[in-house]
Amino acid sequence: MNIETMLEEALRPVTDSRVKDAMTYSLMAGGKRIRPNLLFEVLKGYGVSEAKGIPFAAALEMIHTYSLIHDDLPAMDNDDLRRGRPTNHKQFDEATAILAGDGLLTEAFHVASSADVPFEETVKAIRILSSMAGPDGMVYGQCLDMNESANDTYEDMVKVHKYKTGCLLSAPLMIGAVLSGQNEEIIEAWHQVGDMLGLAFQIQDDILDITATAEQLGKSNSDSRNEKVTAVTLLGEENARRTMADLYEQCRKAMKQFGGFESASLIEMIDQIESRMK
Ligand code: GRG
Repeated sequence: MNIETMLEEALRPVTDSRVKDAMTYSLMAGGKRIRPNLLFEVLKGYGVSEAKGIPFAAALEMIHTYSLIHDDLPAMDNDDLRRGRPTNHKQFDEATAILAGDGLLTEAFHVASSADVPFEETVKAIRILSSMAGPDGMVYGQCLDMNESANDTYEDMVKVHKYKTGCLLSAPLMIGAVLSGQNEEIIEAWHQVGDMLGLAFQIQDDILDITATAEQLGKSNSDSRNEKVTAVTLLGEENARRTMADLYEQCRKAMKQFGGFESASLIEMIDQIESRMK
């Protein structure tokens, strides 16, 4: 699946404007495209055509991109660099960056609702998208993260990551299961895998924040700059690395246990994520 073409197509019908330019600027700036790829890998593992997932995969990357644009704003992390380019508010201005995030979030639901799949599956998938992205999901995680004083312990950190990072990694796994006709119990099991993956991914991000340069990461090392409590400050680097490796291993194990699911390709993707340098 060519994800870049998929994303260009998703934005093509939007009315030309400065906000569309800003949406396109951040959406088409690269990025690892992990969330759409996770969805395609789950479909592949269940033997379902990747094409079925396109509108939801595009919606996921649009929602993820909106969250990055808003997270970089002066009122949040106040970052200058994202995906190797000036952040959206630096390239445009704050008001346009807020609107670009709003535009990507709302257009994501427009794109998802146009999916040519059975109505019931579309509704289920949209419900997952909204609950994983919204105030019971990623937005809740961001809210917890903003309240620094409540993030002192490892347990606090796990909770922040479960919502802030895990929810948007669970969503593609769960939507892949929905589009493959899996039952609620299996969909929930994929949700749990996403939580573990989110924690592993975020601990890795915390390690990269201190071991890589902003140039290598393509984004600001704002955790160190903001003296944030991270997995590394709480566990120490070595222990953080061990915890991360354990969690990735648990993800692989869980993925092998789904009935009727050919996990090899998804596991290969997890291996690639684990060895990422940015
Ligand atoms: C503003 C509602 C709202 C939420 C912001 C995404 C986010 C929540 C904050 C960004 C900071 C951060 C470290 C979030 C955790 C999730 C994460 C690691 C995002 C980066 O995802 P990648 O590495 O980014 O997949 P690319 O650019 O490769 O797509």
